[in-house]
Amino acid sequence: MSTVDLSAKIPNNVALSSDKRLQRALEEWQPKFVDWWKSMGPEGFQAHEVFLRTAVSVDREGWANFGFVKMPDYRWGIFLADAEPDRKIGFGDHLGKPAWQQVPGEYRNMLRRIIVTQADTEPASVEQQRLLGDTAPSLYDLRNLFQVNVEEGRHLWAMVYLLQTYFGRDGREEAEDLLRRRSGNPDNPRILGTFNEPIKDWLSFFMFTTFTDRDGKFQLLALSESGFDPLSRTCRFMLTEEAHHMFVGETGVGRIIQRTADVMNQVGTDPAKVRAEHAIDLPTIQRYLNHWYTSSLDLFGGERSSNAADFFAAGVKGRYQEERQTDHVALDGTYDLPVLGPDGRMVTEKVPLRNAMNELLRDNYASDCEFVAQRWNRVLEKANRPERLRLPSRRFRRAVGIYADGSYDVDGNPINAETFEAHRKEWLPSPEDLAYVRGLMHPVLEVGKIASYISPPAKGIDDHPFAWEYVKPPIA
Ligand code: BYC
Ligand code: FE
Ligand code: FE
Repeated sequence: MSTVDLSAKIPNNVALSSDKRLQRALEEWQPKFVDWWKSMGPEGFQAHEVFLRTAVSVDREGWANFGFVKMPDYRWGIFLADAEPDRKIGFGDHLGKPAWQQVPGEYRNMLRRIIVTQADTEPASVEQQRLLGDTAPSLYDLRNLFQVNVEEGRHLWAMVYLLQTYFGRDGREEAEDLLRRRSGNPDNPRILGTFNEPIKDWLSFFMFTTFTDRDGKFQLLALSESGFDPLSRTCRFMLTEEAHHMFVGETGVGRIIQRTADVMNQVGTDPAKVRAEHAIDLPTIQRYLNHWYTSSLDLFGGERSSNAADFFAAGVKGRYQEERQTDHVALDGTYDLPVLGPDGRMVTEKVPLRNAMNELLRDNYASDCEFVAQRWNRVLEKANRPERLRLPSRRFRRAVGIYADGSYDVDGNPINAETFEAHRKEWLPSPEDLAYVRGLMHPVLEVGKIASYISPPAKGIDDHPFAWEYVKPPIA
């Protein structure tokens, strides 16, 4: 591909056409990305025509760009949110100094690590979701899956842009490694836990896009505060896409709940009877929720974290809505952390505020998730059902942080490992639950049709009805 082609092909607002160094780096990387996409991206639909939106600029109109595209031809773009003139560093030891337009030498490793960790999740999620197209519950859902996938691909581009522009040769090597690691591969896994878990059914996909993409939202919000201005601006634009991913997840689970509620109104609550109607019983939905919520809680890192304290001190990663805080230095305060005391009861430990940054962000995340659970419960309420879903305690089933050492019930009470095992089937999806849900997964690709376990959406995409051919087979 010639250089001229490249900058015309890649929608961008980073002056790609006049940046020869970036052009050369992308010329190397772009074909490798497309190879990766073809082998690790959505299986079986690479030649289909998919009704996708493509970002062509950062303003509102630039987003409303819908049309049929073959996924390998998708125009993955590079966008930064508009610069804020004279932006200052908003927190930490450099509070009030001008935001950095280049990487400060002392924070180079730290920034590279954060950007690589963020970047790694994006292709990981595409890999995790690559077989779901084979069992899509409708053409509408199939299209939404692919929209999420191409945008996660663009998020990878966004981070690779930063690596290639600001980190020289190391950055280019990291960009290559991002295409080499593989979700779930024991020899070369993705960096963070959740991104190595299989997503084999659509209930898992919708839970993942609700809870794990929502971790993305909060991490991106914290990185939007960064004193490294290009990272801040990149993340601010990525957040506009994240909203759609969480919409797909929340409405997907909501539509499954709707169908379950309708079935319960006909046959009662007995899971066996609900399953006889090829719907998903509510206790199984709750167990999936317990699994994906807790897995996503781990993504915030340890409750006490010297890494997080260093990120904050450096001005590299801030708090959620830092501008609403009064003390941007955070050297004085403490955080009240419930920890397991010597007598087996929970006691409060005062953690220096800077070391509790992960926990503060997890607080913001957990309250956002509470609202999601409330909206799902409204679906049950409107269907005149008395049942309710709820988020388990943040201490339940943790694999990262201080609660990973002990066992806790769904209410957060310390219990012993035997008690946990005795309740495992009640709290978490059992092999039988997984097999049942996977058994429901069959492709429904006729226009206007939908699978048995989910209700149709309230409306379609871009003013088209639900019954519309959102994904078309290849034109022979
Ligand atoms: N799994 O000091 P600690 C998204 C590691 S999602 C495995 O407690 P720290 C998306 C940690 O790396 C958003 N390892 O943690 C969603 C550290 O390792 P080292 C992704 C874990 O560093 C859906 C060690 O444990 N973005 O965008 O304060 C679809 C000690 O850790 C885990 C980001 O994560 C885990 N769950 O915080 C598509 C933002 N948790 O250094 C996309 C960038 C911790 O000892 N990342 N560890 O080898 C960060 O800010 C931080 O790395 C973390 C961890 C918040 C993840
Ligand atoms: Fe993403
Ligand atoms: Fe996302």
